[in-house]
Amino acid sequence: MSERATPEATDESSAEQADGTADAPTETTATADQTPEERAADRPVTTGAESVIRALENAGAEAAFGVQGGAIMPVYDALYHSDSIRHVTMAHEQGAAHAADAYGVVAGVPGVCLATSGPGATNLVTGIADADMDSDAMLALTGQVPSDMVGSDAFQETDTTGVTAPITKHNYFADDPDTAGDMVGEAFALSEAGRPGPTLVDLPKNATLGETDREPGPATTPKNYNPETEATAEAVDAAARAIESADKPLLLFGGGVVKGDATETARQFAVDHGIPVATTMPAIGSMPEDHDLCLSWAGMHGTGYANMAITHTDCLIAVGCRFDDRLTGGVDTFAPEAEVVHVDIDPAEISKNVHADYPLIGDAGTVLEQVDAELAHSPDATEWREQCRQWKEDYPMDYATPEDEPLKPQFVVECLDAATGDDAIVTTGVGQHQMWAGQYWTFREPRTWVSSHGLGTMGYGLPAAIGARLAADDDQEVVCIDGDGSFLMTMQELSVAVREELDITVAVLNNEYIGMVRQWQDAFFERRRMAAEYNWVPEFDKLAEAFGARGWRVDEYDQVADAIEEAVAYDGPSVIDFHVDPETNVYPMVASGGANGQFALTEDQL
Ligand SMILES: Cc1ncc(C[n+]2csc(CCOP(=O)(O)OP(=O)(O)O)c2C)c(N)n1
Repeated sequence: MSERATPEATDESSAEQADGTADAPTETTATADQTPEERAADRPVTTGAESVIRALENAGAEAAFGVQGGAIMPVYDALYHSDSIRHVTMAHEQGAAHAADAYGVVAGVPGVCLATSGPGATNLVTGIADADMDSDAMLALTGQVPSDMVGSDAFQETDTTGVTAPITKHNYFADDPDTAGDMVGEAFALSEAGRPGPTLVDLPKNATLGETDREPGPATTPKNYNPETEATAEAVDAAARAIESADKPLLLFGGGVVKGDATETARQFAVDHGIPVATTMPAIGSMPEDHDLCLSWAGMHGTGYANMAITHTDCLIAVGCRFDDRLTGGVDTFAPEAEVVHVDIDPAEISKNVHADYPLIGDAGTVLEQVDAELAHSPDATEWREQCRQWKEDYPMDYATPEDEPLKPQFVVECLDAATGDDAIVTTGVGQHQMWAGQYWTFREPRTWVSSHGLGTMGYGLPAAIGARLAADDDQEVVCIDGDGSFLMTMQELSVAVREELDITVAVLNNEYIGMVRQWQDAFFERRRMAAEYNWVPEFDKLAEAFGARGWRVDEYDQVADAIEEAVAYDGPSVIDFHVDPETNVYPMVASGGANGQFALTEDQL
């Protein structure tokens, strides 16, 4: 049965009759600078859908990303009247979810995405799961078939709350027009409270089309959601004594430092007490990577010096991190000499993967201030700092550029970094290029590294750049460093960047392989490169032009700087297709489940 001949079409036409505002838009719109009372007076709520949009406006949402469709049409129709929310129509709902996620990462407030029921909602799933793994604040609104048809296998019916329950912080089925707006407000507030995460509100059409005159209240978290913000005095006291007496203290900043807006406090703590800092990947930028105390990020492809520091520290002070296996390698060999102080707002993280000798449950910045106030003196770490400095010299992040070998991807990353400002935002796909971007770009600011960590979603980079662009300051550059395989997964979003005139530079590190897979095949599958060679990739520069963007192809070292200069200067979306050495591998590398201190610098060391 074709989509036109389905019950949905009938439903859509009756929707217009049921929703009296649908075909009679007024000139009154809700703007960002109005108070909730002014909005209500200007344009009182008459339907559930209007209450949903009013709830978003009152919560301060300024952007939303989505794709239209039958069951979500009433919500879109209500959005028509909002001047304070900029909606960006994406090419695919996965793109909408990634854009909303990245918007949230950069702006520090939840990003919003919308999709219709059925395939619209299921297309969001990867993006929701991605946000969940990285504890990113995001609100998804999905249309649903009318509640009296739920369970009847109605057209485009999917059990969206069922499908997304394991990958959301919380989800809601809002089937009452009177309370739909309040639920949306609560979901928005909950997504950014405590440990952030994605929330979802499923909105059956009867609730969005249904009449109500109820103005939603302010966005507030559920009454029973009260995460601890301060650690107990006893716990702080014990942790402070352990830190004071450490000879080799090491701070490990996790994503919670960035998400908890604790960067300034955490940096100050490190500097005041002379404690070296390693970060996790999600925390890249929490400590300026050119700071003396900063060892950059640790883990599978982290720096040798960060991994050596983790291996030898006697007191690991981990803040807002979940000890993911790409960070720890084998947990038995992780930080083997250390007592572990673990600060986290989510008690479920304490001793989940790595035993915490000193658990401190609370907000990252608040707890660090508590510990700071309790420390009688800083640890005596002069020799340890010297040792860490020595490791930086012993295991530098470098690479060779032999003249008889093709362009090296690391060189491209360094040139992009040099050509952009210190606060430029980098988004990535997933694979080798993501690791080189993390390794060879010097990050100095939080919320400038926007990547898919826990889920490792190829295709994240371009839609993330779109979301990041909307959240960034006008003078902040946004660069997407992508792989050819990752770019091919979501490159249709280039049409959105062109339509919305977004200033984004996409740098494809094109090795005509899904390179990270090729690297693992070479190392662990006796070089059988099954299904990893992508020598059929299209000409990305020409595709960019076909989309209405600008495109360049670069093969040689002496073309790199000019292409970057032109692309960055171009005020719109641009794509540089860098043809890089297909055989380059990512090092250092800690083998899966291995010990951080035993990182390989070449394949035969694995
Ligand atoms: C959606 C998805 N499918 C498959 C994978 C498995 N995977 C991880 S890295 C990688 C290779 C990525 O290739 P590309 O984007 O070209 O980047 P490169 O490694 O070559 O830099 C693959 C296939 C994944 N992470 N995500």
